[in-house]
Amino acid sequence: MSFFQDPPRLAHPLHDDRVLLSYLARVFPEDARREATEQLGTLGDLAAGKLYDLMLEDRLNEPTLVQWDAWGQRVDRVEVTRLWQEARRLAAELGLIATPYERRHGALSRPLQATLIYLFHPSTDVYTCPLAMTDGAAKTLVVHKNQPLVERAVTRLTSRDPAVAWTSGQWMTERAGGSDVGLSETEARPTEDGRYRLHGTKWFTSAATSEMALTLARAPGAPGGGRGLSLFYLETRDAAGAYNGILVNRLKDKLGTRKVPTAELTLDGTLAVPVAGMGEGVRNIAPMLNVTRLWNSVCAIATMRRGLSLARDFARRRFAFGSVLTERPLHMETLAGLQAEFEAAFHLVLLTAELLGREEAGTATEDEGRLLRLVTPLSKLTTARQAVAVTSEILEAFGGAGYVEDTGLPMLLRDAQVLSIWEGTTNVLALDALRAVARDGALGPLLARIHALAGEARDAGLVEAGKQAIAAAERAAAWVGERGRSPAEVEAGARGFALTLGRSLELAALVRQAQWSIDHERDGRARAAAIRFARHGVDRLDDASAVGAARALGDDQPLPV
Ligand code: MFK
Repeated sequence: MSFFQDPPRLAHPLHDDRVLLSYLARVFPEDARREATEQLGTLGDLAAGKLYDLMLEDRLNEPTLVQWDAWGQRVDRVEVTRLWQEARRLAAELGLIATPYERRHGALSRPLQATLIYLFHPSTDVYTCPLAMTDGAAKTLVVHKNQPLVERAVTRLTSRDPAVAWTSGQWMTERAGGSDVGLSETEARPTEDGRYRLHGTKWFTSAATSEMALTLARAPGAPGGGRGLSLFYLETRDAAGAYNGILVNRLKDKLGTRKVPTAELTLDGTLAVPVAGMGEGVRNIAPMLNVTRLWNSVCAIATMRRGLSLARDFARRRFAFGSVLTERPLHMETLAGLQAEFEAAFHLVLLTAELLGREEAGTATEDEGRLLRLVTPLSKLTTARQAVAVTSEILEAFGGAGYVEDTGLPMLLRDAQVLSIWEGTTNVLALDALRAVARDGALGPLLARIHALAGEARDAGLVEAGKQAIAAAERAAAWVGERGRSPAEVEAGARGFALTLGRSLELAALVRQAQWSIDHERDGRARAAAIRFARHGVDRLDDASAVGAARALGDDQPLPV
């Protein structure tokens, strides 16, 4: 008989996830935990069953753009996959957006939502993209207290009824700039009734199927840069279902997230209304960015967890060199290293969600508000890089099978790669972290939080790990505060600075969870993860004093010695 390898099977994403269950037990009061577990159990059944099956079965289908009908009319119809249609309905019914707005669990509504996203994301072909923007749009309209738009749009964005629910786009990127949004060229021409007509090109608009969008445009005479832009609300279609001056030029041919119908759009007289007066568009859209960055972070941990779950199952089934892989020390050592990265990331992301929940429930202190401002970019940039590294290694854990498309595995890496690009690249977010430190005074609250988390350790190994987190964060704080460092040196070191803070906070948060798990569950696995993560190192502060040399390394001129 010739040999056939058993494929990996997906374990239940709630019942099999020690990290999630232990987090819920630590953070949620008993009643809320029971309710959350029930909701997550239902979603987990779908994520490991029907949705996962459909995802594999429908792997080759992609969204399409039908630009013309049979009679020559321009229609620009975007058709999405079967799984996306199903995901749209389920997302509304399961309250993926509604949960933090209903606030049934007070400040814990955001962490609850984060755990729902965490189970939903890896089985729905990145339908989380339009959901993230939907949440961001709802939050932005609420923050700006635009009552007519809250009544018209937020009620739909947060609805649990699929027949009523809307999604929103976030149209920011133009040919001139994805990172430097202040270069945007779209014009907003006033109409006589106080509204505006938008004219321009939006170059990378994810999920072009939404009912509304928030976007940026410049009114005549407004200054250049982000301050001269204004934030606009628009609906994509009129009451008769015709496009609101929008042409879908083409869908993007992307490395990953191929089920997401990302489009290039021409706005040709699109009717829109300002959300928060005129000007300060970048500042006014920031609430949306911060929400989508949290979603990005949740999707990063969800992706790592999915990869690990499959790799662990496969290790039990795969026989090589005289035993199953679970008995090969090197293989298990490799997986344990990935698990440690994932666990640390998990606790950073859930901490970020907790801070947002407290801010929204009105229970956050001023320091927590500052902390949230800094932790949001730290969480996004740190976990996105981890997700790319971890999924790359996960593919390797399957050997050649990890490189073969119809196993469904390569998609994990391709979809992870976007996490460090959209919603701000690692470098742009590192600069945002510097801005939060310089303008919002967020470093003090961060150091205090790392001290407090690490201070919960009593186990000797965890105490040492906690000290390492504190030392690295303090070194980063000293580095950024050092007199005489040139702006170029600070900019060159921003990534190392931000990653050091992100990883230090990850380690401290994992140390706290690990001590809790020893005390309440008599379980040392989180401890083992914390100690291993500490061994990977959290200090990523490069010596940025050699800025000239860094430039010369990419130059064709010799560097004088
Ligand atoms: C899987 C789920 C993931 C979700 C997927 C969603 C689909 C993706 C769809 C997309 O739209 S992707 C495109 C996302 N684009 C970005 O994320 C833009 C990346 N670039 C930046 O974030 C730049 O840092 C930024 C454009 C904000 C810089 O622009 P400026 O004009 O140089 O802004 P400036 O002067 O630094 O900041 C203007 C104001 O905004 C300042 O406030 P003040 O006016 O009071 O001084 C800043 O402090 C404030 N600000 C900027 N970023 C902020 C912020 N405030 C709070 N939070 C922030 N993040």
